[in-house]
Amino acid sequence: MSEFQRAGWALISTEQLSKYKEDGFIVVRSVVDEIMLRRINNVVDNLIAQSADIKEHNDIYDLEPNHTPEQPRVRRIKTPHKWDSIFWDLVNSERMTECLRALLGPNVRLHGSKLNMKLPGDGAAVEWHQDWAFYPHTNDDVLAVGVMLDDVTDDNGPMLAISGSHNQPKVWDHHQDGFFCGAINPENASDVNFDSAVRCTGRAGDCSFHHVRLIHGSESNTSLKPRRLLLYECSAADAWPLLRFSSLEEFDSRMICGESTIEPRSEDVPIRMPLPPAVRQGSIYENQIELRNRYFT
Ligand SMILES: O=C(O)CCC(=O)C(=O)O
Repeated sequence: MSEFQRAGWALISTEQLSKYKEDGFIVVRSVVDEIMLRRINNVVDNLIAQSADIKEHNDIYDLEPNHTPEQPRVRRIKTPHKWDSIFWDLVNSERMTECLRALLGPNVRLHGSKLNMKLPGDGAAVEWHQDWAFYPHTNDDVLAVGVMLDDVTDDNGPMLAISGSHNQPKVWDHHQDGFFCGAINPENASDVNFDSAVRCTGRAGDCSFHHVRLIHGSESNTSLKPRRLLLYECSAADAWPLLRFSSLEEFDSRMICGESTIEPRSEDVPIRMPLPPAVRQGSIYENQIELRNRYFT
């Protein structure tokens, strides 16, 4: 039990739980304390410094086109939980697991992680998409936590969310010319009111939680402040991925809390496989390069 629960408070209120169900996303204040935040940001700074030797994207780094050894410009650190145990400690912390249990139930597994960095001035936009199009599961009790490592404001490229889009009985088309491209062509989505998007802003240490079927995206960072967002993809333990299963041992090593199961819960959810794979591999930024009709750029 966290100190909040002991004091009779819940990090996620009943109202927020209803909002999550209705809108498909919420922002929860002060999930990560200042000490942890400082430790994480130090680790991130070190990882970025080590990218100076790298000239091309690899298993750890996705680079901005203008990355140089003198001025490392990293767009994403891939699967940070594999490179430093602090990322695993954070997703396993009492306050984080309290939120995850409230939204996904007692048994939760980490599906993946990524750290998206928008540098001041030109940090990359992310076109509209549903995470579900990338990693469908046997049921949709799956979400992404966005840990704000910096203050996220209206002008430094906050995540934008389309309320209620997670409840629609379809997966939007994320293909172009017959290949997955990791993005929705806005011209093929006249049923989506992109102008109604809500900005997920907050202070460093706050977290957004968004449902796997929610349509979301983000503008580029036009401000002079960085925006680093650490994303954890988490699922109920009985939601099994329909793609990229390596071994039961590896799968179970990613349990965050509760019990694993070999009995997936299968539900009537709309599914469209991300196949044939994207022409450009490596990250969502690479997948989306092919998209001809762009919303943000
Ligand atoms: O970085 C962001 O603002 C959104 C990123 C995102 O949606 C993703 O990487 O799937």
